[in-house]
Amino acid sequence: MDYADIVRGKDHRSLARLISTIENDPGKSREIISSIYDMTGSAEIIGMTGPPGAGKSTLLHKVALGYRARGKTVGIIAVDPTSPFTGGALLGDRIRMPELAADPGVFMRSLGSRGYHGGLSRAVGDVIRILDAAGFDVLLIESVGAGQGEVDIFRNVRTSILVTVPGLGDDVQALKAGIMEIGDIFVVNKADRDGADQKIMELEGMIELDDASSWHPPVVPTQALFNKGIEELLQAIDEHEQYLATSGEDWEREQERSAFFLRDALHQEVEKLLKSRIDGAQFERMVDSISKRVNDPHSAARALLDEILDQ
Ligand SMILES: Nc1nc2c(ncn2[C@@H]2O[C@H](COP(=O)(O)OP(=O)(O)OP(=O)(O)O)[C@@H](O)[C@H]2O)c(=O)[nH]1
Ligand SMILES: [Mg+2]
Repeated sequence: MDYADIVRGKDHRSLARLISTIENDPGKSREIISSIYDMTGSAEIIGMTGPPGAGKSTLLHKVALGYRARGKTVGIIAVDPTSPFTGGALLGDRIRMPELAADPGVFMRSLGSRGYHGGLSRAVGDVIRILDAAGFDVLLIESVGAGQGEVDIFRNVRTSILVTVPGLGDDVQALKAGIMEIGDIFVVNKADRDGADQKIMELEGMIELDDASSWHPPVVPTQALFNKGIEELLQAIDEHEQYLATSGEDWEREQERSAFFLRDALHQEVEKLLKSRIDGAQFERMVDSISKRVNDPHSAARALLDEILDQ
């Protein structure tokens, strides 16, 4: 069976094995993505990020149930850059979400930070493409707020949701500085707590200042633990999807993504080429000459590259 057949089969165990291959074998992962790429592009991909303990998993769980009630299949990817583990990291969530874990219409996977070639965000992107190709209607990605890595991961999603909670003082500043650029929807979870209204006002004030886009990000209060605000959040996601489709931003974003993937793939191909073509002995001679200050790293690199290109 080839990779496309495995993905088409939608068997959860086979998908899980394929994802493990992606994690462990860069060469195979390029092959897999190549053979399924034309099957991707139809999933609704939603990212959720926010500070630790904001209630992202609880919220994601409720959102997933909401989509299941609408008859849609759901893939869940939990990303934890602070955890060295993969697979097991979601165990806690599986136990907390028994009805999802037992549901054949739901696939769950977690990704930790262990030494992925090319970084965690590339691995997340590859897993997203596998589940998209497998035909899951909705993909939900949870990630702990962590700066630039977040922005890279969220390049892969269509709608990104920034989750915050009442209080937390500085986090509006942090949102403004770092990840504001990726927020399509803002959620104030734990709205049962004091200070929710003030938090909503602060966020709305911040959004007012940003007039770069014609999309006006809504601020949605939720109480994930008590199942409140979930319908409103689903509604906001629908509206953003509609905006993407009708404004043409859909295509713009797709072009940006494609350009990013192409650049990334070029880097990988060049790296592969260098590995296979560089003459080890000559490389060592260059290292010596740089150490002795007879040569400098950039000139040496250009000389090596010229030789490879001449071959
Ligand atoms: N009061 C209140 N507590 C909530 C609400 N939503 C979630 N919680 C609680 O907040 C705690 C953290 O929830 P999680 O869903 O694990 O939060 P998280 O953002 O996924 O946490 P990490 O993945 O560890 O970053 C849990 O004890 C939840 O029960 C809410 O709306 N109100
Ligand atoms: Mg969580």
